[in-house]
Parts: sequence; C-alpha cells; structure tokens
Amino acid sequence: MDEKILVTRSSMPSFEEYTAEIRDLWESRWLTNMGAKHNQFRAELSAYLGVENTDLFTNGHMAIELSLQAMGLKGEVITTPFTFISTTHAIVRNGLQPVFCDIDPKDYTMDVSQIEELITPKTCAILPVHVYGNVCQVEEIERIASQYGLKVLYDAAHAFGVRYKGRGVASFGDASCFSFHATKVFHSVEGGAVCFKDREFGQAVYSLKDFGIQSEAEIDGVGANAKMNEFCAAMGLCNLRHMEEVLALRKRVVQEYRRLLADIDGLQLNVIQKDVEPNYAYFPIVVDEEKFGADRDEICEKLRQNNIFARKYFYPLTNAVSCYKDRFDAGLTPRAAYVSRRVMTLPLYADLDLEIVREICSLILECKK
Ligand code: T4K
Repeated sequence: MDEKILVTRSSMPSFEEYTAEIRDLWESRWLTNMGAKHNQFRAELSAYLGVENTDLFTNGHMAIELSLQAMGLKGEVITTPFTFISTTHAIVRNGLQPVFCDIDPKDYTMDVSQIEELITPKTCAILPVHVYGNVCQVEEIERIASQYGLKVLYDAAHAFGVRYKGRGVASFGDASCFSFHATKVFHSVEGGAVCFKDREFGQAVYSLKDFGIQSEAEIDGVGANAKMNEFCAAMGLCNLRHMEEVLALRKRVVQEYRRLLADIDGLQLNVIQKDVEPNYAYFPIVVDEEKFGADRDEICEKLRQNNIFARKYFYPLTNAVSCYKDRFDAGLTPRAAYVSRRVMTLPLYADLDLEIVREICSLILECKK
C-alpha cells in the first residue's frame, strides 16, 4: 500500500460549508464562553439524540470528570477496565475509588450479572461504557441502580447516534457522556457533551465547566475551564448535517469487512445486538491464536508492514496501566484481560475505499495457518 492507512480518518464538511458557518464570528467577536453557536449546537444535539437536556464541553473526558463531580459522589464507583484510560482517570481524579467489573465476552460491555456482588456500603455509582458503540444492558443496570440507590453515568463516548428499542442511547441512566474528538463517528474537532434529566445536575455541571462561577461575585464550586468554543461548535453544527451520509458510508465498510471475515475459525467479529440501531464506530476483531494459527500481534505486524495501522483498542486494560501499578488487580477481570490481549480494531472511516478493505482482509487471512 503506497499511502498510509490509519485506524480512522476524520470526516469533515466542505471547506466552504465550514467557513460559511464561522463567518459571523468575525462580526460578533464572541468566540467562546457559551456563545450563539454553542447554544445552537446544544439545542440541535438534544433534538438529534432524543434527550431532554444536553451540555457541551471541551472534550469527552471533561464531560465525564465534571459530571461525576456534579453528582457529588463519594466512595466507590463500579466500572469496566475495558475502555479508554479517560473513564478510569475521571473516577480517580474525583477522589473516587474505581471497582472493576468484568466484561461480557460477547459484546465487551460490563457483565451485569457480576455487578451486585461488587456493591458495598461505599458504592455510590455505576459507570458503564457503551464500548465500540455496543449498548450495555441498560434495563438490568437501571434495576440494580434503583434497588441499591446508585447513580448511573454512562460513558457513551463511542455511542453517538446509537438507538436502543427506538430510544436514543443517552436517554438511559442519570446521565451519558459523549466524546466529539476528531477520531469519532461524529466530531467537533475536540468536544464532548453530557445528556441528563435532572435540572439541578445541569446547573451544577454548567457552572463547573466555567470555574464554578455563578455570578461575578459568586463562585460556589471548585470548577475547571471546560467550555466548548465557537469554532468547535461550528464544526459540530456542520458535521451534524451530514450524519446520515457518514453512517451510510461507514455501514458499507462494515458490511464489506463482515462479508469477508465472517465465519473464519478463530476470528470473533463484533456482535450485532438485538433492538440496536448501530453507528458503525469501530470494527474490533478478537483473535483466538489457537484456532486461527496466528496471534493478534502477528496480524498487526503484518498489516503494519503493508502500511496499514490497525490499533489495539483497548490494550492494556485500564486496571493494568503503569500509573495504576500496584493499585488495581487486572487478575480480577480475567475475561477483560483475555479480550484485551487478543483484540484489534481495523481501519474504519466514511471514505475508506472498499478495495482497501478487501486488501486488509486478504492480508489478515494470509496470516491464518
Ligand atoms: N471514553 C472513551 C471510551 C473514549 O474512547 C474516549 C476517547 C474518552 C472517554 C475521552 O474522550 P475525549 O476526551 O478524547 O473527547 C484516541 C482519541 O484521542 C480519543 O478521543 C479516543 N477515546 C481514543 C479511543 O482514541 P489515540 O491516542 O489513539 O489517538 P491518535 O492520535 O493515535 O489517533 C488515532 C487515529 O485517528 C490516527 O491514527 C489518525 C486518526 N486521526 C487522529 C487525529 C488526532 C484523524 O483522522 N484526525 C485527527 O485529528 O486516542
């Protein structure tokens, strides 16, 4: 392959569409601190996602971190280690204790059958992740949370636009956080959002993203600066207009991967979940080296030699990274550890040529022994 094929490539509106969107910023000179584009983007997102309330942030990480803070939590948070490091960092940076639940080996989300045994008198919340856009078992999580009086904050960084039983995925739980990073299905260059039901939570999080400022003389929270600026909101407004097109293009890529890699002994493809309208965010494969005859790392290397850069999302587990050395025990989540050692995500983006998808699949199949 002459050109480098990376795991993803940002979708963008045309240059003309974006410059038209930002033109009035040269008139208003209002560039950040909850300007007109911020407010318009926020309203359009609530409508698109089918939720009552949305707030915007500089990135998905700050959405999670400040949402946890706004919930006023203390103690232990049950979560998954099979995620991007942001999820765990957000808990730890709030002075909370992550308690790791193992994953379901079929869809890689939290294994809900193990949640109750992890609950202690210190448990205050559950932070599940709709990993790869796969929807967690939201009904069972809701049942457990209401039985034990726990908050539920979903990390929905991968799940933009996903619907479950006809409902936007962010309408479940107390709140759900999205990432609008450039690598995501939908992006605003950098950006993030929280969708929520409770208005008091909304007021708290709105103030926390602006240093905890209530009014000029009243600062009632130890906040941060996590406001989305107008240029990012403008990119979000443009990209939102093209969501259907982007989803259709991504679907075409996923279908081609599925056609060529289905039913290969030793390769587990991402699950097709019942009642879920997916967003084709990632294409993970889990390689069983005994059945396939080659392991995940060999396949990654073979692709790399051919200028194709798949990624090992999510390896290592967040409970096994060096900054948490001696603090957590990845041995307590053995199924997550199994998947993490064997998973890789293949290149996937809207304008990925199907000819390249076919080449990637034949390189993978060449590794089979
Ligand atoms: N929770 C979960 C479950 C998440 O996955 C994430 C983020 C978060 C929370 C936190 O949300 P944010 O605070 O990030 O909004 C990337 C992203 O930076 C990160 O957003 C994402 N998850 C994570 C899974 O992936 P890296 O370090 O792997 O990105 P990088 O720079 O290697 O980029 C990957 C590929 O994307 C590149 O090979 C090419 C392409 N790319 C990259 C950039 C920066 C583009 O096409 N355009 C770009 O501008 O973390």
